[in-house]
Parts: sequence; C-alpha cells; structure tokens
Amino acid sequence: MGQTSLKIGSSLLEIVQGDITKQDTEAVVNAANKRLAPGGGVAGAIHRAAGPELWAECQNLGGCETGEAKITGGYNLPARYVVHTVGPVFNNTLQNAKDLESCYLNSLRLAAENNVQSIAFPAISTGIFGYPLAEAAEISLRTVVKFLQENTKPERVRFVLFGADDLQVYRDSLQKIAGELK
Ligand code: AR6
Repeated sequence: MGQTSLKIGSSLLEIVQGDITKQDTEAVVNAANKRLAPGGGVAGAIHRAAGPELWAECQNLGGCETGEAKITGGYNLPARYVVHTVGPVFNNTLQNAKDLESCYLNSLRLAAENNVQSIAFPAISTGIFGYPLAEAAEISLRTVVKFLQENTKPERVRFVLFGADDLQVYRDSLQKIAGELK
C-alpha cells in the first residue's frame, strides 16, 4: 500500500527499502555531523564503506553547518559522489522544519550544479537526531517534489529507508502528496 514512485516532469522520485551504501545512484547523501566525521548511523556506514580516503577529504572542507551541504568523492562506494548534509537536532521548533528543508534543497542544488543525474537520500535527522519520521517524510517529499517541478536535474531521486515500517510511512506520505497534485 502507499505509493512507491512519482513522475514529475521528466524526473522520477522513488521510495525503496535498503542500505544507502549499496545504492547505484551517481550520488548518495550522508546524514552528517558538523565536523563531517565518521559517526554512527548513516555517517558511520558511509565512511566504513567508502574507506579512509573519504574522511581524509572531509577534513579539508572546514565542516558543514546545519542545513548546508558539501560534496566529496565516493571512493569505494558504488556512488561517484557523496553529498554531506547536516540535519537539525530535533527540539520541536519551526526552525527544525526550515533546516530540514534546507538539507534537501541544498543537497539537490549541489547535485544539479555537479551535473548529477541520480541521487539517493536517507531519512535525514530521523535517527540519532530524533526527528519524528512522519513529519520528516512530509517535509522531505514536499521539498523534493517542488524542486523537481522547477528543475530538470536530477532525473532520479531515490529515498532509501532502512526499515519496513519507515518505508510504509514514506509511501503513505507520498500517496497523500501525489493526491494533492492531481
Ligand atoms: N542506509 C539507510 N538508512 C540508514 C542506514 C543505512 N545504512 N543506517 C541508518 N539509517 P542517522 P541523523 C537510517 O542516525 O538522525 C551520526 O552519528 C536510520 O534508521 O544516521 O541525521 C552523524 O555523525 C534513520 O532513519 O542520522 C550525526 O552525528 C536515518 O537513516 C548524527 O548521527 C538517519 O539516521 C546524525 O543523525
């Protein structure tokens, strides 16, 4: 149940269950910390899979502020690039929603600037940073839909959810948003 994909202009938004480090998209997004250091969750998994050269490159970038994004190589990952973005630590403020929207928007802008045709996102901030998943799903999907309505690149945007329950939340949210577009 729920909706698994949505065509927007010539682009495709899709929602899958899986591991972000295994995605064959041209770029994958890291739910990073401000130091861009290997941590737990997605960041730990991406750094482990990419190898030590990723951390070496990250150390030269001067960190990253909440809501902003930086791009590096993907090293041993299937993806050619990693887009690192730092989500908000959830404390139930309006600023949290703005920052989460900025994460997706700035990641997409950076990808488009680098001519990236396909990109995969994890559910930024919904793990260690505590953002409620249903709210994060709605914000992230709406932001990507709007971006794809206004831009021709990337051609493919994939949301990669780790668990089956998380996948369901995203698919239900996409169904609701797609219904509003009709
Ligand atoms: N593939 C896809 N999704 C995953 C994976 C994976 N391999 N691993 C976890 N998730 P989190 P945050 C899901 O905590 O909340 C780090 O230590 C997970 O179930 O990785 O933005 C950083 O260094 C959850 O839904 O990111 C930061 O300090 C989502 O990905 C901090 O955690 C995000 O969980 C960032 O916290």
